Amino acid sequence: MNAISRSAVAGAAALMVAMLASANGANAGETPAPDGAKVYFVAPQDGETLKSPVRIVFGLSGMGVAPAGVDAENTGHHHLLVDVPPLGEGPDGADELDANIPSDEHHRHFGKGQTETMLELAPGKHTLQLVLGDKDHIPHAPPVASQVITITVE
Ligand SMILES: [Cu+2]
Repeated sequence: MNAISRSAVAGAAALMVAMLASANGANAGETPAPDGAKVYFVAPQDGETLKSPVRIVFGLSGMGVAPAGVDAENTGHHHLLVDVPPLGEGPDGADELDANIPSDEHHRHFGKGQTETMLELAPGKHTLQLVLGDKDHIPHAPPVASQVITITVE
C-alpha cells in the first residue's frame, strides 16, 4: 500500500469513529458504565409533598459507590442536581455529559460515598435529579442519571 492510500484508509477510519460517536447520541465521559446501570430515588417519590429538611435516599443498581478520587471499575459517587435542567439540557447542552459536574448549591457532590442526605429546601416546588460521576466528577459513558422528580416543600 502506498502512502496516499494508507492515509485515505486512516481518514476513512477516523470518519467512521466520528460517525459512531454521533450515532451514540451524545457526548459522554471516558469512564464506561456497564449495561443496565441505574441510579434512582429511593426517597422521596416523584410528586410527594414534604417538610424541609427533606431526607433524600440514593439508589444505585448495576454499579457500586466509591469515594471521589478512587479509581475502581464500575463505580462512581452520587451527585444531586437541585432546580436545574436535566443533565445535558442546561446552558452547556450536551457538553455537560463529558464535563466536571459543577459544585454549588444546585449541584451537590457526595464524594465520601454517601448514599443519602438531608436537604434544606425553601417552600415551593423543586426538581431533583441524581447523576453518578466518576472519580473526577465526570458522568460515565453512557451517563448514569435518574429521571427528574418534582417535589413540593410545605
Ligand atoms: Cu463529584
